[in-house]
Amino acid sequence: MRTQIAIIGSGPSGLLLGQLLTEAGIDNIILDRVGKDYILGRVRAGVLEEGTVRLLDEARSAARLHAEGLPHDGFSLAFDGRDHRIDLYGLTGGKRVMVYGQTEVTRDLMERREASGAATIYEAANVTPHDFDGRSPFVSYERDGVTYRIDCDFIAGCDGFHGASRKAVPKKAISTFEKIYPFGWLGLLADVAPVNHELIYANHPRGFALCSMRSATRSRYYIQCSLDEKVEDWSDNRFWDELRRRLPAHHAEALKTAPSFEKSIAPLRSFVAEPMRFGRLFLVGDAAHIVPPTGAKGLNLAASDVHYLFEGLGEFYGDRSRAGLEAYSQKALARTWKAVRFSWWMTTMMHRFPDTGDFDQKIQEAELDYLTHSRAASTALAENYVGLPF
Ligand code: RFL
Ligand code: PHB
Repeated sequence: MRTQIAIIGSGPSGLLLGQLLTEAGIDNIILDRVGKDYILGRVRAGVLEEGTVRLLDEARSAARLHAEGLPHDGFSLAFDGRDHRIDLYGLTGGKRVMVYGQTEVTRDLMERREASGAATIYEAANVTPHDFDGRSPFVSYERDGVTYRIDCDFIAGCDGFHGASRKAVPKKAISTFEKIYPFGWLGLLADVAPVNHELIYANHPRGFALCSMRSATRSRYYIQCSLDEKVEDWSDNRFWDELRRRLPAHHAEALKTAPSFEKSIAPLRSFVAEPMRFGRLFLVGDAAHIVPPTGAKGLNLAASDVHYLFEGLGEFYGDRSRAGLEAYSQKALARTWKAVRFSWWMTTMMHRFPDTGDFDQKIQEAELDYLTHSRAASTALAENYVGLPF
């Protein structure tokens, strides 16, 4: 088999890149080690920046997003028993975010891909990129015990944090930077009206809590938990009780509950691999970097990587210029590090760390007080939350 771009990974970054390429007439094949239903069963991000929505428009995959997505003009930081609204729209001169689940983004991109007839190979085992240092890279994979080979011009490694692409790079060619946080998020999804029409990020002595949503009738809630917690130990009732304790009283009283249909624990990590290009192999999205979910940046960063790579590939096939591809790593990393900083900062400000002393606690309180009373500080938060330009 031969294609122009072999894309490893059928998550949001692989699918978005694939669809932009297909719409531009550039041939591509996507490979994933799991099946479609498994991918659609993953519950993850919920907040899209305007830049991400624009790219989904460009990929002609945003019709349902515009019909069903919820535009949000602000969110609440809750601490000291009170809400402090961050007016995203007012502080950024008219920018907002869109609340629309990653699962739905993925479904929309998959449907568009199927309609356009582009190839996806699911349940491909041992997917491996080869010879990306030379001029003739290829990807091998196995299915039903048979080994196949796809020759290509370039390989896009869109296979997430645990994927094969980053692992194929010689250790001496790559530098990694990592911070592991001493807690996780326990998330719950339930078909019940959200407690508030906007998101609530709550800092509480018992730990962080987040009230988010997927629609007017579906709520997504998270609570900070210790890393040794097990999902099985969290009955719905225990979760709802703990969430109520961490919210200001008026929200706790208004909280409506329903049986959960998804509950999972996610560890929190910051991670960056440098560079993001190795000859004809490009790392994209979670394959290159991870941020803790507190700033809602992971999926949006994956989208901006896709933008830079698509731009570079477009220039290559359009004008035979390599400039965009050569600039990919530097451009993507410059934006990545700013989102890594923002996500680390928001995580640090909103969570209780097990080893926090009195001094650090006072600093956190001063930071929240300053943030919510200084227009300059609120504007810096809002500017990052709606997404830095790309
Ligand atoms: P993905 O989504 O991990 O997709 C990678 C795909 O590659 C496949 N794969 C392989 N295929 C072939 N061979 C291999 N060896 C392979 N190994 C893996 C996988 O099966 C998969 O299909 O990476 P991608 O596309 O880069 O997308 C990144 C986003 O998924 C991620 O950044 C976000 O979900 C992060 N995130 C959030 N991001 C936001 O922008 N806003 C949010 O509100 C937000 N909330 C979150 C989040 C992530 C969370 N979790 C669970 C980590 C909330 C949570 C709880
Ligand atoms: C979500 O809805 O899953 C969500 C929203 C905001 C975040 C993280 C996750 O910061």
